[in-house]
Amino acid sequence: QRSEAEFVTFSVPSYACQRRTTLNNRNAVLTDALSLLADNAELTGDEGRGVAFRRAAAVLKALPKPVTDATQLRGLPCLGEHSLRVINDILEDGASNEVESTKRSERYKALKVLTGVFGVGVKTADRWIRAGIRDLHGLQDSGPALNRAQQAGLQHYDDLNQPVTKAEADAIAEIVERAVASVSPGAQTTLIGGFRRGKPTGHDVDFLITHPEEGREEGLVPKVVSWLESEGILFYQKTTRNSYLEGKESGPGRPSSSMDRFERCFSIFKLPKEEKRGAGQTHGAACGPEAGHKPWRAVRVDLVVSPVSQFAFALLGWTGSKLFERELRRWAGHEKAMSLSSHALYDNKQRRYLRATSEEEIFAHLGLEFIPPSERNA
Ligand code: TTP
Ligand code: MN
Ligand code: MN
Ligand code: MN
Repeated sequence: QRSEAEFVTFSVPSYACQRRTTLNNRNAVLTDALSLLADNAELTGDEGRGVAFRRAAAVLKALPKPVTDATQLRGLPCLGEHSLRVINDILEDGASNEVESTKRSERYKALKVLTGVFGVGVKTADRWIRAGIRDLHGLQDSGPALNRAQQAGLQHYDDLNQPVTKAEADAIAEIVERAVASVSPGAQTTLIGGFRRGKPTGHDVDFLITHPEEGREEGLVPKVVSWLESEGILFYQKTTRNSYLEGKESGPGRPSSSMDRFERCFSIFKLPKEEKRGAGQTHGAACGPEAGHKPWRAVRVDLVVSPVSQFAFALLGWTGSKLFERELRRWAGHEKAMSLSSHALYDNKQRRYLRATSEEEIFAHLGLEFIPPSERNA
């Protein structure tokens, strides 16, 4: 019989942006289970429930030790009844029935596969499932009209679902830097997203581009895209121009959602395969059928351009994690009466914008201790 005194008890603040969350997750079994339920909730259109599971998982990610007993969780924030039940089941039985049956369910599996196609969101996947499409073969055969992004996604499904390594991200960074330097000398390129947080792999590679002279960044994306296209590096791209000044429904800095209005490009790069660039040897049959055909691998790349005056906000907003960002905005709104976006920070009481040229200044405006990117892995 163990007494409660023998257990480590934990204490964590309730907003993820008040916590340091490294990649060293001591509770991966529990957080994987909660993340799967979050995925499932989001895939079935229940965003609120998805966020609840993500917040619960994030609390466990911030703990310094593995949880061994449910009593250790007393008093922790964001652990609702449902999440606690799942955690308890895993601690007691080694698995949660709900998680296991979700994982096996036809609907979950189909939604996972179909939304795994680049350009396919939850609504599209749901429509296809109701039309009887369950997998990629079904998608190819029954041929619903696929848009350009989805065609590209289906064509390179395996490549795009294989995690991008840091080495590949570095190779892409070199290419993007060369492109940016050629079309706009003096412009700066920064690696953002998961790789800036120190993740060893990612589902894509994200870059933020700016120019030290305000205004010189305008129209940079189309120029970079032309350069990349002339080098034969782009397989797919969709460019969106900056629409920040056109906002009508919400004034600048007071966005209604997390969507920002920067000039950007969602793309697929053709990254030359390392071994193919070196020795002329190919491995032929040892590789998959596709590997033998093309000397490159498809990698998703996001390019975002920000005016230098908004750079700190863009950097903070695009470094993630998604939950960390969401929590920052919730903190700003609920605790500080401020509105934070990837463009600006607005103080609703003072009725003015708060300037910042670094992430540190933004945390200070928000009354938060600075959390470096490597500790934003909530
Ligand atoms: P992602 O690239 O989706 O996520 P990630 O880099 O954290 O993880 P992964 O390794 O799987 O790629 O998004 C990066 C950040 O960009 C994330 O914090 C959310 C932000 N973002 C926006 O602010 N606006 C957008 O429109 C999109 C698509 C992302
Ligand atoms: Mn998708
Ligand atoms: Mn990313
Ligand atoms: Mn991205």
